Amino acid sequence: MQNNAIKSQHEIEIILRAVEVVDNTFDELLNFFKEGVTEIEVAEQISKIMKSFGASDLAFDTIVAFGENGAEPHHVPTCRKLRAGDFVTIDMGAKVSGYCSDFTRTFAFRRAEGELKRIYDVVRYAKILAERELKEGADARYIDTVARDYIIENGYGEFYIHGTGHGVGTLIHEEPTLNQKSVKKLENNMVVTVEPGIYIPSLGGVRIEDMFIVGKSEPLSRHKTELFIL
Ligand SMILES: [Mn+2]
Repeated sequence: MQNNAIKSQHEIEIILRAVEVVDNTFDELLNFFKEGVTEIEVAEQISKIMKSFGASDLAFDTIVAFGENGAEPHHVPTCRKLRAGDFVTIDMGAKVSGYCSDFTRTFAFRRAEGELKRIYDVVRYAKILAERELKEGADARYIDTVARDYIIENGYGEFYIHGTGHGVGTLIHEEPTLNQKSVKKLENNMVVTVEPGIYIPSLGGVRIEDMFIVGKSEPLSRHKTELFIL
C-alpha cells in the first residue's frame, strides 16, 4: 500500500523523535573525529551511537565521505583515512518506531580552504532559497527548480546530479519527490527533505540536508548549516 505523503500529528511526533536521535548522534559523533580515522570506523561509530540513543535501526546505509570521496553522492565508506584539510560529508538516518529521519552535513576537518569553501556557500544558499518555497500549493518540481537555478547561475549546474528532496516516513524515500519529474503539489504536513549538493570529481563535494514539515518554516534538526571547522 502506498504510504500517505501527508502525515498525521502522531506520525509527526514519531518522526521528530527520529530526528532527535540523529541530532544527538551528530553531537556525540564529532568527538570521534581525529586524523587517521577511516570512513568505515566513523560509519560503525554512527550505528553504535544511534542505537544508544534509541534507534531500532539505521534508516539507510550511512554515507561517510572524506575529501575526494565526497564527489560521490552515494559513497560507500572505505578505509580512506581522515586528513587535515578534508571536507567530510555525513549522511545518516535513524529508524524509530518504524519512521525514518534523514540528515546530511558537510564540514571541514582542521582547516577549510579552496574551491569547496565557495561551493559550500552556493549549496547552503540554494538550500535556503528552496526551503523558503515549501508552501502548501507549491509545485514539488518548483522547489527543485529554485535550488537548481541558483546552482546553475553560480556555474555548477553540471555538478548537481540529483534531485533536491523527497518525502520521508516509514520509507526513507516517499512521495512527494522534489525533482524535475515531479507532478505533485505540496500540502501541509507533508514531511520532506531539502538536500542540494555539488560534486566535483577528484576534488570532493558538499551536500547539506534537512527535513521540513510543509507549512512550518523551521527545519526539524537543531543543527545549524553554517560551515564549521572541526
Ligand atoms: Mn535524503
